Amino acid sequence: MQLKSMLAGLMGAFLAAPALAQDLEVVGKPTDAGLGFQPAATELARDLQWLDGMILVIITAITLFVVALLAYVIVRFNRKANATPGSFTHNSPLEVAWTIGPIVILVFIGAFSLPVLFKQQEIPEGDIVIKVTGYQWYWGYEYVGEDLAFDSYMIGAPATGGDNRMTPEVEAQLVEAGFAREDFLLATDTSVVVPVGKTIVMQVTGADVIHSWTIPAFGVKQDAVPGRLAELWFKAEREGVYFGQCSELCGIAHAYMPITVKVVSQEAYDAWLARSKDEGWYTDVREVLTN
Ligand SMILES: [Cu+2]
Repeated sequence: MQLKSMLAGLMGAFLAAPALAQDLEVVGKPTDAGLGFQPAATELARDLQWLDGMILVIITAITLFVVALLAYVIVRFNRKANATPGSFTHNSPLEVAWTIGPIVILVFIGAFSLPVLFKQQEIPEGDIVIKVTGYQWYWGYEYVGEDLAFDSYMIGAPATGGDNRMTPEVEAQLVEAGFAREDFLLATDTSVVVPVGKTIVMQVTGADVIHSWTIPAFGVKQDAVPGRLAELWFKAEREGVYFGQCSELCGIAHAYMPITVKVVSQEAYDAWLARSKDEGWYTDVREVLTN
């Protein structure tokens, strides 16, 4: 009887675990032994990944061609096979070919890479504008025109009562905030919350030294330089939790200032924004997701 109720309790805990762990699916984070990119969640990321694949084909072809040439020269023109080497110094057709060839290849690559670069760097009008400031060692977010601002610390950082190490207390904090133990070093106490399918413009700056704000699954990365206001934009196509990390070495706790973005429905975003503004500080977006 006791065993049965214990088993039932365990079963219950197991079944309840996914609901407790995270209402939003974690989409953008590194995976063990992962080699490729994170799943693309924006058009920008898809473009980047396509460009990477296309250039990899060109690089592979050039490398194989050069290796084949080297092998041919080694076999055909070694001292034994070619006792009396040629003494000419010029070959005009060959020189024209190896000048024109690379130019054509570079123009071809440029024809595809420049549009991708321009798409990233030409900032559209944002449905939502968020100013992000890098500090040693956390991020500050201001929803421009919305009277809402909050800071974002890694769960387990000194500001959250930790010392940047995994402890049972940190694990409890992670679970409490809807993350898993393995999200340590990525999960933050507050997150950037944005609606799905809307154009988000991030204004990026630094308060002390240079930091860099990135979300790999969105295909965006921008240095946060003190005294300058740079911009990046993205339009997330899929609801979920996305992680990034400060990407410019900024001091001793550089590794401990990750970035969390939660992409939710427009309704959830509106409710979250209203509640957060009401309370004058960040509200856990899960509260409006479950209600
Ligand atoms: Cu940093």
